[in-house]
Amino acid sequence: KVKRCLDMLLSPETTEHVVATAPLVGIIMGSDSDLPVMKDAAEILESFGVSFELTVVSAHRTPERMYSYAQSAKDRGIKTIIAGAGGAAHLPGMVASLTPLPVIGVPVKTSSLSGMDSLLSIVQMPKGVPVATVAIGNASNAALLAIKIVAIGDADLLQKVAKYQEEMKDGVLTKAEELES
Ligand code: RP5
Repeated sequence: KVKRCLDMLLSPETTEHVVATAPLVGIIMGSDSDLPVMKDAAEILESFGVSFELTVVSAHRTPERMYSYAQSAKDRGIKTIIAGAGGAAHLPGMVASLTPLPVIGVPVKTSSLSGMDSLLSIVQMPKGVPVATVAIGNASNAALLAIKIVAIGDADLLQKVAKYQEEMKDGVLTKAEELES
């Protein structure tokens, strides 16, 4: 499904949102040039079986689309939005200002300032309009946070998160034992 979504996104004739069945998470990005970073979020959501939609919404180039996306997300059943952008990365903050849903911002690395511009644009929100900002380029953590948010009302999903964390811990302990032996 991730591959189908990405193929559709990259297809020039695609103008509609790429929608999986009853998406719970919205992944948006300022440009298709953000896709190599943002695809990591799609892959994590897919691996947990959490439905999502993925599309391009630019705060600066398509402001009306940003408004309609953000204002319709809750009523379409979306529970949380992951928004990635680079440079003057206003998309996550503006979307957060337009929806009651939690917004997770992914600063995308840029060629001129290595993503520090993106990070500061996303993280320095005014009081009252929070954006949960992950590390530069870390769309995987954005997806894991989105999954944890969705899992608040889903015991099975919460169990999967606990299993993921256990496996991660076991992986580290195995490596430690290998190094020590
Ligand atoms: C931002 O500008 C996008 O999020 C992207 O990271 C950056 C550059 O966009 P392109 O010029 O590659 O389309 O809006």
